[in-house]
Amino acid sequence: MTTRVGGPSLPQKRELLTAIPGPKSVELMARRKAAVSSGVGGTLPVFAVAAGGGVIVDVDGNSFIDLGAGIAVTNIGNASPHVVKAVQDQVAAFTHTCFMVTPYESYVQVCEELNRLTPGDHEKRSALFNSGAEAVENAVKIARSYTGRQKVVVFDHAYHGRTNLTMALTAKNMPYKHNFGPFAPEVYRVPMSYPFHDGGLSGAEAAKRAIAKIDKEVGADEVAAILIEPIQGEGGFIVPADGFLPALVEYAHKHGIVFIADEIQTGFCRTGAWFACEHEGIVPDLMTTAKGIAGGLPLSAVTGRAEIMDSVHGGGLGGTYGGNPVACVAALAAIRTMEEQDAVSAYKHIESVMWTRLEAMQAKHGVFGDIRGRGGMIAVEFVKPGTDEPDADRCGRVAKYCHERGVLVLTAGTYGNVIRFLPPMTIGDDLLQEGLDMIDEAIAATA
Ligand code: PLZ
Repeated sequence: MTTRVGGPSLPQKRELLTAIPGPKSVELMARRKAAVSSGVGGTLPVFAVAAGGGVIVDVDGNSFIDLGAGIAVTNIGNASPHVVKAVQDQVAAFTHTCFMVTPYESYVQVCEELNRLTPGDHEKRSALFNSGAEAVENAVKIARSYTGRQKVVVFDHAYHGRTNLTMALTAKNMPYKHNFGPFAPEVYRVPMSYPFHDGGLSGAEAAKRAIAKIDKEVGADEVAAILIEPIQGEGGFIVPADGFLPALVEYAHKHGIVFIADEIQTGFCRTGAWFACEHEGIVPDLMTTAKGIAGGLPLSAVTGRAEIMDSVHGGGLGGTYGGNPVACVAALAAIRTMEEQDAVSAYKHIESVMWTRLEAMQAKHGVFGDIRGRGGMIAVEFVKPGTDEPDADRCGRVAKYCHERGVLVLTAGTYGNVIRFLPPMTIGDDLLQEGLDMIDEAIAATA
């Protein structure tokens, strides 16, 4: 087979040349089974060779519509041109020195950009890491060091990672925590604002419910940090009711608690704003970012108030690879691309296309209990028609139907009944519509 070059020049079409999975993927699946731990999850049974625009091409030449963007990572598209060029130039110059040993400018530039782009015009500092979980761990370390307190408050349905501390911070047992304990101590979970399951509780009322629990069971003056995703990702794109987040920020500040926004999934224009906190006008003390930051290269960050970020003892933060130079130039290229191509508007446009179509599907099939999200982060929650009862089975069958026909969708949610859409902004309207046609068809076919 000829080598296919990825990126935006790939033919933008859904095309199946074989059954899914095709023969080459079947062969690779057998090798995967023999070589890769079965503990590592898998969504599509095919192997990628190229991706770009709105498609992923597999080893058998099948072309899938990408409604997942590698879990909200390739927001600017796969193999995005500025990123490709920056990475190629950087690997030819040097690949690693370790920023703690011999620093380089691109790390500083990424921090400058994060300090500029994140909400609030106070003085900020940033530190760079590799994965989202590592950024969350560091945000908690920094908040504990600054406050001299240990307790961390998190929410129902939260997802913050798979390392030991972040498993403790994550709500869902299966598959993230099952058999993996004991977990890190001093983590306290309180109720989230989940409008669809909250029976009309307002944001202020939901905040009161969470705060009452913190006051009674945790003790405000013992809390180092309140950590929350402004829109929950793995939990099922749960958008808290208006006023919930501002009330929590106000409470945090009244009690000297560091408010940490985990924007790892919501960040970098994904929600139709640079950061989801902007929709509620809140300014977090610390913010964690990753995923969309570097066009697909592994990079994460903690950004926040200078006095908090600088309160840690010298040498207290770091890691061998954190802020690797290849990832840093990719981040600068990705940020430049988002600004040049107005990613915020691109995602607002995607939101309007998806919203219109999903509402029409709901009118036709009545299987969505809820359609929610912002920008290019929209989800539908499947219920048994006419009830609030989660329908994970239907949700799974719809996803499978799409996968077998060349449309990549991801599921999510505490009840496993959510399909979430995370298309790259480079998906064309035609391809997006075709992907949504497939959802419509899948719902009808799985009735
Ligand atoms: N915080 C809000 O969404 C990662 C997880 C995929 P890492 N979400 C995708 C999986 O099943 O492992 C995520 C997130 C939020 C933290 C993380 C963790 O980021 O880069 O996966 O460590």
